[in-house]
Amino acid sequence: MKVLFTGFEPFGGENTNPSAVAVEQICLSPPPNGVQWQALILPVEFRRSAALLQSCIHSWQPDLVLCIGQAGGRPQISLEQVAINLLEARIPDNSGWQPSGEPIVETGPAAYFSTLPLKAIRQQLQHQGIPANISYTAGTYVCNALMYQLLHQLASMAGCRGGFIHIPYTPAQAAEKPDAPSMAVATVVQALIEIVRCCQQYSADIAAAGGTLD
Ligand code: PCA
Repeated sequence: MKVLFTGFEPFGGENTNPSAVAVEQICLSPPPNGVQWQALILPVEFRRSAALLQSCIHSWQPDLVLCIGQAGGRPQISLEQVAINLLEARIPDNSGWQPSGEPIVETGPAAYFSTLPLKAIRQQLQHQGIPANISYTAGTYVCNALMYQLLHQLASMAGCRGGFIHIPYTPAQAAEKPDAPSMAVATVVQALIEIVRCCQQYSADIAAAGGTLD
């Protein structure tokens, strides 16, 4: 199984992005049996990030694409269920573009769902003692746009699964902010390796209760 990880460059005034640190660290270690992996670091730019991802998928033909991004303020690993067809940027991206109220793909559907076995992954991470939940919004910034365009591309490709995972600040990032939750990069790395194992093991998701009331 060929696994493509992506992480993002820093944005929003931060000087690091834990998603890039984590995926680079993973790819320095030997993959589990039957797995080949590679990491691609993407700019926090609406247009360029998806174009780079799409050309890497086209040339490397992975079986699994796991895109990772920072969600500062979230306390857990967030397994994103859905990407919406909307560009709504609270801050400009790293190229200075700040779209508002535009679709990502003019003729695309309103939303795409992750094709990862999210409930199996959540169960596995919880068994390993790693805080994780299924999230029903990936925001409206570059991460949502990347996830949408990933799933738009995978919709016309047989046999490749993909999705998006948001991760918390590192402890060093959180130390500079009042009351910000964080997660050590080593824990994120362990979680991502568990996610790969889960995707090897489960071709379909498990049945389990989920959802939120808020
Ligand atoms: N997080 C941002 C974009 C890059 C990143 O790591 C987001 O959640 O949209």
